[in-house]
Amino acid sequence: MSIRKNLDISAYLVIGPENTKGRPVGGIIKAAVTAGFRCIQIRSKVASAIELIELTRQAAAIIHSAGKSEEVALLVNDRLDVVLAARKLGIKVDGIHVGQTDIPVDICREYLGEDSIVGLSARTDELFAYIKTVDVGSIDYFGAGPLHQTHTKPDCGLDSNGRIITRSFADITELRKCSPLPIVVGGGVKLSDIPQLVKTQIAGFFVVSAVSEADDPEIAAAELVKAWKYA
Ligand code: TZP
Ligand code: MG
Repeated sequence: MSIRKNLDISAYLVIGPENTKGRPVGGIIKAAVTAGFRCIQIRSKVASAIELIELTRQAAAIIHSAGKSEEVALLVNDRLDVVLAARKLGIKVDGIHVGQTDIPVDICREYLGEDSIVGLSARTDELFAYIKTVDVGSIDYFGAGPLHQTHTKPDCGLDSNGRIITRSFADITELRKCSPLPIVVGGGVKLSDIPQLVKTQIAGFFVVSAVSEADDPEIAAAELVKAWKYA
């Protein structure tokens, strides 16, 4: 089965070199994969294309060494060019995650093909109307949030009036009920949020800092996975 059909966004790490407190990105990806994370997204606003390709190569090698190439999805944030270049170089990249102002999802789908995963960050403004009406033909899942304001992405949830909108657990439940696609929620997610997130019955959570800034990323990742499974 293709990894697209087998997509599991229950425990999803977003990571780049600016989020690791100076530690190698590969070590944190290895910790997350070992702990049972099922999605890894390479995201950096500072790395060059060549650095992103190298990080993608490392991540694919780590997933391969763990024997999880068919169950852990590797995605790149925003950069369709990086995904295409990495594939050209023989790196197994499973897809892309884009935002509202990035390359349109139809174009991502056209270039990446039917077996690839395309994720889209849902809109901040008029979110509920958007989720109900958006054309989801090219998309596999929605990213939504933030649950809390977060230093990792200070503009996350910024609306057209310059206010940060955070999502309550009730909002997230409502969103899940009206969404035609699985939803992964992130933005300030910590271990203590997991039981209430599980109750919303969304497909999963995504984190940056809860794993990549943890003193022990493997323990932090394992606690998150366990909390999600056994809540
Ligand atoms: N997209 C929406 S919020 C966010 C991203 C990449 C950052 C979440 O980071 P953290 O550290 O888990 O709050
Ligand atoms: Mg983006």
